[in-house]
Amino acid sequence: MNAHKLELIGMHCSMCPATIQAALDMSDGVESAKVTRKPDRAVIIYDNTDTSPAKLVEVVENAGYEAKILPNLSGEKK
Ligand SMILES: [Cu+2]
Repeated sequence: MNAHKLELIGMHCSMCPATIQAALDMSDGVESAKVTRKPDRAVIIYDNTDTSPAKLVEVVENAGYEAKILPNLSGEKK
């Protein structure tokens, strides 16, 4: 398992985190996703055989938001 953090751009109300979180939860390879506001971030635990940070950004974009990949602070979780 890998963990990655994304910066989220475009959340505007209290429903937005749930929208993004649901999109991430439904996408292939995502084990768990936690979306927070202020700072607007998503912490995603995923299986890198099924998905990648770039694909996770795409999932966020398809949900109607923007995302930037942040440097991996916690390192790779095996
Ligand atoms: Cu909203």
